[in-house]
Amino acid sequence: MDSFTDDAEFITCDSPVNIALIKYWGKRNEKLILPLNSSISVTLSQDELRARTTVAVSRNFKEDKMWLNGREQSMKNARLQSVISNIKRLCRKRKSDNDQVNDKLQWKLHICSENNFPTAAGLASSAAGYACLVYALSKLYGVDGDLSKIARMGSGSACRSIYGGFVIWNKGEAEGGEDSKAEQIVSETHWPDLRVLILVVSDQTKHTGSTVGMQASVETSQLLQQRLQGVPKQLEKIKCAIQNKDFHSFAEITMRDSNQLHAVCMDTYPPVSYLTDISHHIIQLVHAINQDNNSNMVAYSFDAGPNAFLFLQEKDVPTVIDILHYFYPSSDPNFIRGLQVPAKRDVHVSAGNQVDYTVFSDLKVIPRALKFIIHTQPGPGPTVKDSDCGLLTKDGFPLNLNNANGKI
Ligand code: 2P0
Repeated sequence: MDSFTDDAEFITCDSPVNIALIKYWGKRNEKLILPLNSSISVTLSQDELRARTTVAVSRNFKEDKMWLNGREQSMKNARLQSVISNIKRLCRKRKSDNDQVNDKLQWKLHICSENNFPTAAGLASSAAGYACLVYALSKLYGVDGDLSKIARMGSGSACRSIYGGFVIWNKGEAEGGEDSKAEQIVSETHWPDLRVLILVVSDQTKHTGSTVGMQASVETSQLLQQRLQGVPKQLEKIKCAIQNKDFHSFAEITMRDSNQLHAVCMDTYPPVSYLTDISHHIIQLVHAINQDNNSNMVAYSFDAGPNAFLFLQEKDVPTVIDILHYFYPSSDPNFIRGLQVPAKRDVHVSAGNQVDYTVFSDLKVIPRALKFIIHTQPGPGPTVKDSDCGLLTKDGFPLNLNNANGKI
């Protein structure tokens, strides 16, 4: 953190991605971003996936400005404006007698944000991005308290990235959204041997954004209405599986909820389709592995895109990686990224020291089906970084500008 001078202040923060186990799909209030159901997620380690944001205020800045991944963005964005005005409102409420803070509130703001993962991978970045912005602004203006409600105003799923470990976003009942906020269920240290493999699928197609997709589901899907009746029970069941580190149940609840989300998407009219043939192949492979193991060894979850998030225990990582290498061969020496794959301790699939692929005889080998795999684990919530991690020069402009054409 840079110290406050009379002229400027800079803050840099990092924030994590989260992946929902019980999905958020559908709003009861579009403007306030209030969901129809509560959701549960796991926050992922920032070593592999994170947003970084530097925010700065200065009496010398001429106008509010924002850059995302090196490209300037319009400040005329209702959600962005809502996040900034809500943080400033909290600040005014708490610090109205402090002249220095009042000055800062008048000064123009520069925001610069970057992800440490390729945008081309199609991994959700808005959750990490808005959580990071809210966290950084809260430090800049000296606001504490519940930030998840403000992050929610940027993007619904962002409210869950305010906390590490396993997180519930309670949908709340209040019309104004006062009780629609996230809370931690258990921290990232609760289930130390849980691992996540993100299978980044080679896919060029453009997908319907979540905001639009879920709105269409609310308007047209009867299955969504039925899903909403069942979600409270699933939330209780998965909370219990998480508390007890019961992987078998955790896996089944996670896979069923992902399948239900995509069934709702197909029940939307016209249908919204996020899963590709490769996604379906991964689903079949996971069920074949689990069946052969006589208990769940791996679980999948898919968001609004074709990439698979696989959950498994550390002891099973080498076996599952071997199987993935076999079915999705790649010549990329950097195919597996992130955490080191542990050495094999014992054999879980079929007899012998080698995986017996004949038990998966129905499944084809698909070369280059995946771009790469990220091996990661649950992680903590947002953090403040040292000033040498900052993304802005001392004059308040991006250190890294991306001048290429096209929009991110
Ligand atoms: C989730 N997703 O729970 C679900 C599962 C995608 C599938 O939350 O309109 O980008 O900004 O509130 O948060 C993605 O939706 O939508 C999402 P908005 P958001 O993670």
